Amino acid sequence: MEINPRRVLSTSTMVAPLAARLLAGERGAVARAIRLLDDGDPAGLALLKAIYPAAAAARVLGVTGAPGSGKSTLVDRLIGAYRARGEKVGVAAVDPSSPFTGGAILGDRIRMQRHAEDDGVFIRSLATRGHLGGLSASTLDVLTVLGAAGFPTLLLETVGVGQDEVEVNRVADTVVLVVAPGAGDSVQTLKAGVMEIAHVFVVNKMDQPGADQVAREIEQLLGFKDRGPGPAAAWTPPVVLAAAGDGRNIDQVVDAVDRHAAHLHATGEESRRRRDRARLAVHEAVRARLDADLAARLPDALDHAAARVAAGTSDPRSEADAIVMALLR
Ligand SMILES: Nc1nc2c(ncn2[C@@H]2O[C@H](COP(=O)(O)OP(=O)(O)O)[C@@H](O)[C@H]2O)c(=O)[nH]1
Ligand SMILES: [Mg+2]
Repeated sequence: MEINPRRVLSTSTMVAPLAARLLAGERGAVARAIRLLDDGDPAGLALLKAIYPAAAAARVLGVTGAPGSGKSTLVDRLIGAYRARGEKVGVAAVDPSSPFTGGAILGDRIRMQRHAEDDGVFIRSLATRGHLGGLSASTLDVLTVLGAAGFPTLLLETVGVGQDEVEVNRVADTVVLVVAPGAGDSVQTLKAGVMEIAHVFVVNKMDQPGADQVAREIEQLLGFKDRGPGPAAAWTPPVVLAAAGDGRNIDQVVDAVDRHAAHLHATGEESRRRRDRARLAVHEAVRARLDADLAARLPDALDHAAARVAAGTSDPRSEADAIVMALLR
């Protein structure tokens, strides 16, 4: 591949000052960094290397649940609550429900609009999804940028469908599952996987009929379940009735999240979860690196291999062996 010397020069000379501005918490630097990552600019990757250690102190609060359950409204309330006690808040909202119209993103923006002028809040909506079961690599990168820029609390809104809930559990320190009363949201339809990863249940829209019933059903399910041995077993997920719409019981949600954070810290579970998160980041980086090397160094390899496999003269695994060997040479 041709290397553009001007680009390499600009990369090496711009990254250090940008990293310094970012670590100092400059908003312009945050926006610039995210733009570089969006553009796939090599400077973005160099920047991530420089700032990664500074992001370690941030805690990630995942907010997941079905579309329409009130996640964005709750996130907006949580921003308000954390700001009220003086904490800066970064938000990454991954909403894949309308990647073509951008409608969901627009909705998130409007719901969180009242924080748009607040320097202590940075909100980023992401429509793109990667192969890591829902959460794109860029999501992790955005969290890294915000954490390094000094946002100690990071809210990650994701739709709890498919693999997302499993991934959000690996990325977040605490997972809040938002459930609302009404059609399609009954507890029976909650998949076992979602139940298991939630640390705090929020039964939202308590102003609507059926909320109490939903809360009781969740509590029953939690009571029947054997949560297994080990220190993690000591945490019983609280079920909080709330109304993000009018702000009712948001303080109870915040309190439940705080108690879970204290529990993580006291049991050593915090460092275990953070190791899991680091592992996910390394694994994703390895895949991305292999893909990039493949595209740059063996651009025709997949096509040639595909022709042989389709013709019945080879098989995918043998081709993979050969490609990886060639990359390693
Ligand atoms: N009645 C009621 N409606 C709510 C409440 N919280 C959110 N909503 C409404 O539910 C709809 C979906 O909310 P949104 O936050 O976009 O849900 P999301 O798709 O999970 O992010 C919106 O019309 C909200 O105004 C609540 O506490 N009570
Ligand atoms: Mg939303």
